[in-house]
Amino acid sequence: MSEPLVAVVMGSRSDWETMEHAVETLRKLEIPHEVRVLSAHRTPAALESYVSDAESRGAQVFIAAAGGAAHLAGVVASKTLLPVLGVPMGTPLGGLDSLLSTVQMPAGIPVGTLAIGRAGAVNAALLAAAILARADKELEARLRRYRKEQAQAVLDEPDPSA
Ligand code: RP5
Repeated sequence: MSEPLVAVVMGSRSDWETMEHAVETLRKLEIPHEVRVLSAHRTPAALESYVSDAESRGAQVFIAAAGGAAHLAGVVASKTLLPVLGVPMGTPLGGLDSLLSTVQMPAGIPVGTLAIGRAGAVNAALLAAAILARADKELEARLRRYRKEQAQAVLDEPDPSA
């Protein structure tokens, strides 16, 4: 795959089960991407150097997933001008802790925050695709096809009571 346009960072390997849904969606849309486990708390120096490295290799969007006291997306956003999409992970507290930690950024450093868990992971990938599609007509067509297929799958649902 060519140099990544989307850099997916997650705070722990334990986030992968959720974030593989983001990666699967990026794959479906044929968007070059890469995935790293890096933590705002456990590996702050490595996180900082990764953000500038990914940016210098051509990344256009970051997706950052973390749970609990979830500072990852905010720290990534503090190190780049690129759009940062935050995905709050489920936790023993239901992920509300992650959601609030990710979404409640003070004015000045934005993080576009998605839903908790799988829905947020898929939608982060779709939102990254929508951002990239502004400058990529072929990707826009793939995104349009994705929507059509999704609608068709709903319309094709058999009667669930039958
Ligand atoms: C966060 O802490 C990670 O993003 C993960 O969601 C959570 C728990 O991490 P582990 O203790 O499972 O490594 O930093």
